[in-house]
Amino acid sequence: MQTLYYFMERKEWTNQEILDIYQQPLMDLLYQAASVHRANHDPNKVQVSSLISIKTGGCSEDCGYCPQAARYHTDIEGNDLMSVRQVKAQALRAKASGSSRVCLGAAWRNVKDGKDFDEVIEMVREITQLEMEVCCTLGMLTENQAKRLEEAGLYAYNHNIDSSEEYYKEVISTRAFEDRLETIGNVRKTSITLCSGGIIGMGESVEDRAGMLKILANMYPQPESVPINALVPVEGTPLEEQGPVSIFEMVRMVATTRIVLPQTQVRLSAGRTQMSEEGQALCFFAGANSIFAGDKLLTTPNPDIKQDMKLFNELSIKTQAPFEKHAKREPKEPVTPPLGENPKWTRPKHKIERNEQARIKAKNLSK
Ligand code: SAM
Ligand code: DTB
Ligand code: SF4
Repeated sequence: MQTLYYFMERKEWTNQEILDIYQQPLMDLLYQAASVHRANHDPNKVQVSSLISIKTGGCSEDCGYCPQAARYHTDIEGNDLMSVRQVKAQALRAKASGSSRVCLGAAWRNVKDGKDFDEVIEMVREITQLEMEVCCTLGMLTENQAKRLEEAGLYAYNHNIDSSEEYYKEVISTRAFEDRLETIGNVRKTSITLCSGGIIGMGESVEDRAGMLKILANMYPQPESVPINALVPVEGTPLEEQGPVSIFEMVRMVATTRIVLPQTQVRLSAGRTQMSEEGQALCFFAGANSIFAGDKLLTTPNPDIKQDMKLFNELSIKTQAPFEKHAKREPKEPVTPPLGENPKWTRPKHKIERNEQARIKAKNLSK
């Protein structure tokens, strides 16, 4: 009965309602989430998406979790933008090993009109022709840039809100939460589907987790996919010493996401290397129906895809075909010209002590 309700009217969620769901006895939470999941999805089907880091490292931002921020001293190997040929070859390999979707990630604050963006548009066109869903995560985006990606056939845009609005300020000072929402709004002016989620394990409270889900659940329409990442603490970043996220916190987060966003694809994202197979199976039961596959996320390790496929086989899980949830978006003739925009995205620049310390440590190390 409860599930029917979701189809019938739009619900405005409060923090307290989401918190009550998150904090109920685990067995009740699992039962409720699995019921919502079964009413809205095939519980034995999971989408497999592969990440390709098309431009790695050297990013101007100070996101406290991110190994790609230039200001921190991490061990990652940076790269300029990959060529269309290289990205296409990697997408074909991902397809051959069972992925129906690729997500192209760039360590950019925002998209800038010019040669690099033109290349990304070409990547989207080419990979869409391979009958794969293409997602991009390129940072902040204007409406005109979103339109150009739409014309290229882009299926999804990933732009995470990452945490509650309050906790976001404790993690990032070089860009503002409202700019994230504005980019999401620009994506929503097109027919590109929206992928937006966040990270748990950054030191946030359960209220912050509920706060993040409230924003996502109250979007109308709700995001078509929601990645739930467990922080991968990387040496050199301000969050390097954060303790691991327990499997039961992850299960609670996945289950709560499933209940408040019944139709979305809930993606078990970063952090799977820390999870047992039994833990992942519990997440699938609780409503996760998508994973990031491939031995690397963007810069950090991820389980081997053969191991993932073995697990799927043991659980009798089938993989989701491309365009199964939403129709393919055929590339169109490009008619929207670049505007050469240089939008003034916000830079709050408040002081975050641990980010400051990590920056100073990195400076001293490079002397
Ligand atoms: N630069 C673009 C942006 O920030 O929107 C796109 C790439 S960014 C790396 C994409 C997302 O990866 C972030 O929003 C964050 O949710 C996730 N992420 C980055 N580092 C992570 C980490 N160490 N652990 C878990 N998730 C992480
Ligand atoms: C998302 O929510 N998680 C992915 C994808 N969207 C781009 C990225 C995870 C990155 C984990 C850290 C790294 O490998 O650099
Ligand atoms: Fe840059 Fe994105 Fe990493 Fe932030 S999360 S430092 S914007 S790559």
